[in-house]
Amino acid sequence: MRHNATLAAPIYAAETLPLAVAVIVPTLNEAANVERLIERLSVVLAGRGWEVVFVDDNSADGTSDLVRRLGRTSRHVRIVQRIGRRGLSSAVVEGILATAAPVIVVMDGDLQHDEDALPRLIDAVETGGAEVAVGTRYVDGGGTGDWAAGRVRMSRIATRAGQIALGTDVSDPMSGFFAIRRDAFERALPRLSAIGFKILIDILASAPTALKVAEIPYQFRSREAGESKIGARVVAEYLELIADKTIGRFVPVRLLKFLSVGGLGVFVHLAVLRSMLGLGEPFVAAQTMAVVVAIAFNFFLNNSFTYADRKLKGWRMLAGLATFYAISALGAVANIGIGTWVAGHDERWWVAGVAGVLVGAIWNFAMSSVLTWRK
Ligand SMILES: Nc1nc2c(ncn2[C@@H]2O[C@H](COP(=O)(O)OP(=O)(O)O)[C@@H](O)[C@H]2O)c(=O)[nH]1
Ligand SMILES: [Mg+2]
Repeated sequence: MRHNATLAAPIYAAETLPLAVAVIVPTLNEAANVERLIERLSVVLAGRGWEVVFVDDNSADGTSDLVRRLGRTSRHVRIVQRIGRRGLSSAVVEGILATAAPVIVVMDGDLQHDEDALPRLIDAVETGGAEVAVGTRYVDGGGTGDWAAGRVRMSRIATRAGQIALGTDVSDPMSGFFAIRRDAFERALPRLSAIGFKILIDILASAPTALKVAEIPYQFRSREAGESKIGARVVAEYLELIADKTIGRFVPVRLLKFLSVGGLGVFVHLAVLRSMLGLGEPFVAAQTMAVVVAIAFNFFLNNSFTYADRKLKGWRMLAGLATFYAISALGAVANIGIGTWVAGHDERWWVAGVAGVLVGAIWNFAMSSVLTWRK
C-alpha cells in the first residue's frame, strides 16, 4: 500500500482552513466553564484554523462527557480524558502531543485568562519572530485582578525564586497562559520534568538554547465558577520542580527527598537517644531504641512525601513498613555497631549517633526503592 501525505477528503473540510493553532486546556472539575470558554474562543479565533483540546483528569463533575457532547457538533472541540492521573503540567504535555497544530496555546479552563489576548499571543509566535509568547501579569498593562494581598506576595516570591534558580528574566515565568511554536516545544520535550503546575518555567529551563520570548500583558480575571485547586501541594511541587531543574541534574530529586527525611529522622533519633541516656540507659540500649523509633518515623514520612506518587495504604502500608524494618535491620546492625564503636572512641555522644545513621541511609534508600516502594 502506498502512503499518501494528503488525505483524499480533508478532515477539516467542514472548516476549509488548515489547522494553525491548538488551544490546550487542562481541566479538573470545570464543567461550569467549558461551554462559555468554547464560545469565547470561537469569537476571538474566527478566521483561523483552530481547535481546542481539553485534557481532563476524569473530573467527577462530568467535564469529559460535556466536552464530548460539545465535540459532536463542533470539529473545533476535542478531549483527552486521563484516568488515574493528576497534574497540570503532564496534562498540558499530553494535550500538546495529541494535536497536529504548529502553534500551541496553553490556557486555563476557568475563564481567568483573558481570551482577548489570544490573537496577540498567537501572532507573536506565528509571524512576530518569537518562539514563546507569555501572557504576563507583571508588566505595564498586566495585573493579578482581585487576588488577595497574601497571594500576590506569594506569587511574587515564587516568581523571583524561579527567575533566580533558572536564570531567566521573563517577568512572569509562572504564567499558565502562553503560546509556543511546536518546534520550540519539541526541543525542550526530552528534558521536561513535567512535575506539578508550572509548565512554562519547565519549558524555559529545559530548552537546550534560550527561547526567544515575547511578553504580552493581560489582566488575570477572578474565577466565577468552580474552585481553585491551588494549595500546599502546588507549592511543594513547585519547589520540587525548581530542585529538579537545578541540583536534579546531578542528584535525583527522590534521593534528595529521602535524605531530607533522613535528616529529620536524625533529629528524632538524637532526641530519643538523648532522652534514653538521660534516663541512665547504657549507650547500646539507647541507640537501639532511637533506631527503632527513627525507622518508623522515616517510613511514614517517606511514604507520604518521598513516595507520594506510590503511596502505600491500608494493608500494603503495613507490609511496606515490615519490609522497611527488614531492610533497615541490616542497616541498623551496622548503625548500632558503628555508633557503639565510635561512642567508645569519642566523648561526644552525637558524633556516634550521626556516624551510625549515615551508614544506614544509603543502604536504606537503595533497597527500599526496589522493595518497599517498587513500581
Ligand atoms: N488536567 C488537570 N487539570 C488541572 C489539574 N489541576 C488544575 N487543573 C486545571 O488547571 C487550571 C488552573 O487551575 P486553578 O485551580 O484555576 O489554578 P489557579 O488559577 O492558580 O487557582 C484549571 O483549568 C484547572 O481546572 C490537574 O491535576 N489536572
Ligand atoms: Mg484558576
